[in-house]
Amino acid sequence: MSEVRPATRLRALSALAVIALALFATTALWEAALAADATPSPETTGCAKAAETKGAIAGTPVAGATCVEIGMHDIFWDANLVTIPANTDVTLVIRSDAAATHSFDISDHNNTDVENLSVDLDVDPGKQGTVTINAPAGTYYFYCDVPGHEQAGMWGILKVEDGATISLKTLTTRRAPDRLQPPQRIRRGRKFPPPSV
Ligand SMILES: [Cu+2]
Repeated sequence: MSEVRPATRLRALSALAVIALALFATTALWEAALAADATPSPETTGCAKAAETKGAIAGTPVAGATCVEIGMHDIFWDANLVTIPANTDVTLVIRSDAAATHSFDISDHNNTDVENLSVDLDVDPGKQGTVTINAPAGTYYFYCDVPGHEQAGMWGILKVEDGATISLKTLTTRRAPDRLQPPQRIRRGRKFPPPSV
């Protein structure tokens, strides 16, 4: 059995420390480069997202989030029941994973008993749009105003509740997001504001 002399062990430990530091620095640089590459705007930091995007669990409130990311696809939203707190600045990030241009609208359309938030955001393929809203409590209807898209199922519900933490839900449990059906067909018997066709 050979014994490692203390001096040798010290040199080995120093070498290890240098390697670890170098690795750490490289990783940090790499992560910084990746972050720069992904060009996240400040608004997307800590954003609540649907499960299909980056790890957040749909339907689970995200403590402390003041931002919610809704994925826009051809032709559906990755979350179509979104809850946010009332009378609080909340940034909506509308991220396009679509091949076509879509819009995110919260207007007076199907919103007769709530304030008109006057949101009309056109988002080109692969881009994202952001809007910060501060809405009184209520149930708001959102949709895409490209002709035919709303009728195809591109609409959802924004629930604004006092003291709510942000959560997202996809109103389906049995279908993959690319086969999302309009919520009224899935939640039988539940009354959501029907799209006016
Ligand atoms: Cu659309």
